[in-house]
Amino acid sequence: MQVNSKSAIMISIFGVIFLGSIFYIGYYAQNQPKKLNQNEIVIRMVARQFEYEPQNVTVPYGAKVTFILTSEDVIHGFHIDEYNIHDVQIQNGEETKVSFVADKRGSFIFYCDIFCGVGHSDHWGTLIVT
Ligand SMILES: [Cu+2]
Repeated sequence: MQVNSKSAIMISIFGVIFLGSIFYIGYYAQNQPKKLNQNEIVIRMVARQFEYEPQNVTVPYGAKVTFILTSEDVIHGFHIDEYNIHDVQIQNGEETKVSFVADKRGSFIFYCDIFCGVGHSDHWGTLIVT
């Protein structure tokens, strides 16, 4: 009987330690900062009448791409047909972020789709996904 009691106590202690460890590991894992994907690319781009700077951007296939867009003059747009990016307004004095995963290879035109002046139709650049 005494042996059984000791066994019961030991099993309880191990049980508590075991469950405690699982909770601790779960809590610890939850509070770790999320690792940034190494394939994350941030591109600062300035729009102005009638150009983007940089005008040509090359990113690796599979990267998570974020454009941070600002305007130096009037409101401009930012549109990439193949990535379904549209309805972007780039305002003077504001940062506009556009994020997407570069999951299509090739050369794509990004262009201004908000009329911004007489040279509006020449307001475009190239995104290359290699
Ligand atoms: Cu424009």
